[in-house]
Amino acid sequence: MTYDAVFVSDVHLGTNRCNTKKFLDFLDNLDTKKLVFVGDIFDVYCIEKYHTKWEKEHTKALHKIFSLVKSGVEVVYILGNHEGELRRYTDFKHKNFLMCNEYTYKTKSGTKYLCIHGDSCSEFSSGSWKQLCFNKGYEIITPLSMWLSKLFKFSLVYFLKNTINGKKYIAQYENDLVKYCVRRKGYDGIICGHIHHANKLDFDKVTYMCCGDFVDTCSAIVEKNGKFELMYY
Ligand SMILES: [Mn+2]
Repeated sequence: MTYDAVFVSDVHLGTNRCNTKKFLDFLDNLDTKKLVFVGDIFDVYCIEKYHTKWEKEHTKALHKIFSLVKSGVEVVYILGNHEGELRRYTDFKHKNFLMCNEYTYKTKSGTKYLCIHGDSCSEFSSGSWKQLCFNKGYEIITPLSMWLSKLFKFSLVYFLKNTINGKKYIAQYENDLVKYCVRRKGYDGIICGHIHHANKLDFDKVTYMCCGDFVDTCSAIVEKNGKFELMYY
């Protein structure tokens, strides 16, 4: 099946958080007219700040993305908070490639979705102390989480997300983004990333969708004829 659009976020290439094997598989089997990256695909921030390792597999992903562009797939690259260094190319467009901070996606049936990474729309936005704590915490627990899952098949991140505080944090973020989408007026929904928690929720006025990530959940949002679906790989 050829999708009208596929949305993916938070791959974090350039760090060992990235599930590169699954991401490469995902790109290999991708059949879509449009591919929308919803932020934090290349983790420029962690490479520079924490000297995380750029692996051969990450270069493979880079080649695959470029060959998708070359083959004519419309590729939209929305920048995330780990890609600040690339912001100087905001609104750069060449043929079927566009780099931007946010993007309006229109379905064939005429509905309109605001696509944005999401860090700038929530109380936990970049720079606030809450996000600082969260990001630091995430960076610290991720290696530990990978080690635990390797040895004991236990997912620490999944566990933490399911604690009362984890759930509260996620619900707060989802609410903030829905409010932001309503404030922007004229949208049927919002498609975001950032929180690494794949979800599709119908609210009164708008639909909330988060792509998830290619770290733990390995998920994406696919769309055909105005119908959106969450996919796990
Ligand atoms: Mn992010």
